[in-house]
Amino acid sequence: MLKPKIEKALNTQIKIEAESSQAYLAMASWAETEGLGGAAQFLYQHADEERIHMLKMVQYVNERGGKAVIPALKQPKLSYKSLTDLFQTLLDHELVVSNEINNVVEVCLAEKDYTTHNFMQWYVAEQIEEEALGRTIMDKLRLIGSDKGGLYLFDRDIQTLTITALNTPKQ
Ligand code: OFO
Repeated sequence: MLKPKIEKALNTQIKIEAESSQAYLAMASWAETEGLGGAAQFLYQHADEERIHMLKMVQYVNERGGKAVIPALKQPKLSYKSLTDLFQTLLDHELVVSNEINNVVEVCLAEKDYTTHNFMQWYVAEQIEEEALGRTIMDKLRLIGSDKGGLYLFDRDIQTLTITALNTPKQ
């Protein structure tokens, strides 16, 4: 049975994961309407991943005798000044998410819930990858600056930039 403080912390995190998914869906849609098809595909996939993060937590809460709360979502930001603006927002958001995940881990330790602590380690590891991916993308965009040709190639290549790709050693 989940302790109330753990259930509350996990439900807060469920909302954050759902909001992340919704925010990235809005980013994907903006990129698509700007003709940035590669970035759009990347972001649609990212939105799906966040939904899986949420789902995994919903099922964990319910399996452990708690009640997952499916949250109402606020309207995400709908437009961006540029791709750099968009990915900076994404990276900043992931840093906030990492912080929130650390808060859940802290509650687990305070409540001596080592099962949930163990469950949360997947999220801790996932955040390391997501932050690294966000930084890699921002480094590339900084190099490109306002070069249109560079941006074209970035949009073409970003589809191959996934967390899995980051984990695969280069040949
Ligand atoms: Fe990228 O946030 Fe989920 O965990």
